[in-house]
Amino acid sequence: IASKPSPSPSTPSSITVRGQTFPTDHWYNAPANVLATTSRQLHLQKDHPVSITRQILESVFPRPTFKSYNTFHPVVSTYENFDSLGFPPDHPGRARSDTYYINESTLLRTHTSAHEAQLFCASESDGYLITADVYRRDEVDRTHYPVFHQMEGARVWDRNKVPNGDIAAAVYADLEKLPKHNIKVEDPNPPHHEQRNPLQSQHHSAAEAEAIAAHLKRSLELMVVEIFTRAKAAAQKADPNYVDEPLRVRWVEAYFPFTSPSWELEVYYAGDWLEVLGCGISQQSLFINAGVPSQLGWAFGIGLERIAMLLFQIPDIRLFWSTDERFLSQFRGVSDDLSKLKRFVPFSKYPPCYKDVSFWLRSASAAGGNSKANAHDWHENDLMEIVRDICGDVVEDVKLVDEFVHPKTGRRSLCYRINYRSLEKTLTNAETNEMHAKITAALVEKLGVEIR
Ligand code: FA5
Ligand code: MG
Repeated sequence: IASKPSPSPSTPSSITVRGQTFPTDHWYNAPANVLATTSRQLHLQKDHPVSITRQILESVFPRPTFKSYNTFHPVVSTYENFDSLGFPPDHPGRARSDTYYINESTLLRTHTSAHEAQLFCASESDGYLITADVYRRDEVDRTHYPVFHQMEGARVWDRNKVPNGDIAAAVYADLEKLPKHNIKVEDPNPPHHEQRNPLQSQHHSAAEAEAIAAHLKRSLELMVVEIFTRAKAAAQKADPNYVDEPLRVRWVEAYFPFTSPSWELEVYYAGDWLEVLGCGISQQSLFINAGVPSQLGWAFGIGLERIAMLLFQIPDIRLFWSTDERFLSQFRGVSDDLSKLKRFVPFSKYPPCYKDVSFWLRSASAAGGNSKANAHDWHENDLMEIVRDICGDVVEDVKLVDEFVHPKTGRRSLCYRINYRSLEKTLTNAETNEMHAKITAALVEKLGVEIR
């Protein structure tokens, strides 16, 4: 047992995802509960809030300018997910602690950007939308889930097809056709940053980049306005005296290997800034590699659950996976008539049950040559994965509450607090104790920690 490689004691030799079979190898780390979700495709399930959110966003970015693609297969190559987008070989996103691999060169896509290169090649319209399920090893809390949905959007202009080759003029003309809004937008950063977010000066001028950025920002601000207008109407339906806070949004400088400059859009919601999307001016290398060097434009990627949480006031991301009628029935009929959209009425919350687990990380020398985690290769996501594997959706969140380094031995001790709270029932003491004992045993067995 001591030398068994993590993570899975029973790696199948191949796995089938949505009708396609793939061989596994020593890099395989996708657990059965995550693989099972690949067949759900919530974004295509009529009257599901993720699907309703997709419909609304598709109406903000309409045909024929934007062509939409909603059925791309979730298994992609490392080339599509990372290399084609300019991710360097040592980028942390590639690590097995962050990504679910089928084998060394095949994975469950971590973002819809995995399909950018193929669509830039195909180039059938001036823009596209891709909605799809994406997969990430991530923390456990009310806004993170190992499977979620993204919508990717892109808009391109072709130098050879605009009057006089004047991209800036063409983009401003298209910007003029977009509606205006009067919400407050904070945008304090300069348009480029020499090191972090340089202008792609070999490929376009500052004026062209500014035109594209202005078009990108207005388009996405209008998306937020649309969502909040609908969210307000939905809330007023439930409570005629509902008073909304004025909508506040802000642009924050960000970094993505496949855009420059890049931004994230944050919305002020329930007392805090919530990140809803990443975006930027596409790296020209993508267009060049796709064989369309005369094109340029912008791209964005939105987390649909985050938008749906704002729209319907859904308090916990686990709810999207519920098959409970008390959840699903609240959205019936909305796909066919968006004016029926109502805010979500939470059903009763069951009591939380907090349990702590404290342990010493395996010291470097004790770990020896085997592959178990030691103090130097501790990845919190491995613990998160064990919790999800054993408890499914019964855990609301997992938080690090204490960290301690022994003054003499230098060993590190961690204490995590696990909040056991089902969305569907009150858990018994016996049930939580049993799950907690299983988690504790799995931490020792799989990660080689020593319980304190
Ligand atoms: C991306 O995934 C980029 N591909 C977005 C992009 C596309 C940038 C095109 C530029 C051009 P990021 O990792 O920040 O970026 O995720 C985008 C959004 O997905 C986040 O803003 C958030 O809304 C959502 N998201 C990220 N992780 C999770 C998670 N674990 N659970 C739910 N939603 C998540
Ligand atoms: Mg982000």
